[in-house]
Amino acid sequence: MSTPEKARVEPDDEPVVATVDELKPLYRQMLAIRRLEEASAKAYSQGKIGGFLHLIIGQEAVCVGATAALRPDDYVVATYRDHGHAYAKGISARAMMAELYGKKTGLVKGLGGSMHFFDKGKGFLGGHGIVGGHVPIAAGAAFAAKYRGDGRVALCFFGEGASTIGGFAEGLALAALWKLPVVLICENNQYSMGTPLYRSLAVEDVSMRALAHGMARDRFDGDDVLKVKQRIAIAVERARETNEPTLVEVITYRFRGHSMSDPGLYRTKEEVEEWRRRDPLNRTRVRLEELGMPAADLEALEADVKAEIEDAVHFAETSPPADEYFPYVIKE
Ligand SMILES: Cc1ncc(C[n+]2csc(CCOP(=O)(O)OP(=O)(O)O)c2C)c(N)n1
Repeated sequence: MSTPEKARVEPDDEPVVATVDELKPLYRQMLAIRRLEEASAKAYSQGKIGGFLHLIIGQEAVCVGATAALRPDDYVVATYRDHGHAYAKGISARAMMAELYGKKTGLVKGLGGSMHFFDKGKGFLGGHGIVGGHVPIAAGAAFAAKYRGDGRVALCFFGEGASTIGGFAEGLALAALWKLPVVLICENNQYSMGTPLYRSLAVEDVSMRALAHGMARDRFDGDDVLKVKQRIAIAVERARETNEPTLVEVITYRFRGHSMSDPGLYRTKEEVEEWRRRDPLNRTRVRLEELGMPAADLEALEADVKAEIEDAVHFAETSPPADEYFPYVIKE
């Protein structure tokens, strides 16, 4: 476990030991999420997508690495910045893009939009717009798993801004008290909308909150997707084997504004450039080259992702609009 004193975690010099086979599927997922979000940003600026759109560009290694540590039947509960988590949980680019476009073929029939992705069958329990409000929902999913004894684990993702919210405190307290198989993952991208860490947190180390509850904790930088997978796997195993929850803080950075309407003027160009140099996507590509993945294979993978996202955009554009009425009959 890392030391708590420093808010900022510098990247490790040494990446974790990796093989091409291990890293390749993670790179593919990260790249697909990046391309899907770039395509959605373009469609948004063309007026084809409405409402809010929060992009995770720059943070992809966290949701991809963490979700790779799960069993397919485990749960993921996320915030409004949920595209990467949904894709990593197995939701198709088509269903996501059609949802963003407000089309009938979308993941939730075009009625939820970017912030409200949900797929019960895949264990993706939202997409939640209320900051911190989903932490007790994740605790509840973990409670159900423990009650049923089915060995499932819930991953709950949230930003550092959520750690100042009542729902977070309640979810954390219950997870510890009732020993729930949940891993609470703070994706600390260092800004809550335009508010930097130092203006919102008296103690910038969010993982320290675990200590008040006798809960296990971890804290590390989120640039290396395989490191994220390995560290989250420790917490997932703890949850599955012993029902002990863990609070994990992963230091990361979003390259864009909070949402599409935020130009992000509260950050210097130098700061953004410094983090872009640490881009987890490029880092993973370079690592694959170093590990000996042939250039032709990398290019084929990238062409495959490009085709997948182009197909998703075409599917969304040619799908019928969402029905204008409610309710739908909810079927089991
Ligand atoms: C209870 C509540 N208060 C305020 C908001 C408005 N709001 C939306 S996102 C956000 C910032 C949250 O920042 P953080 O938790 O760090 O997550 P990030 O957006 O950085 O991923 C705020 C204040 C909200 N959605 N819900």
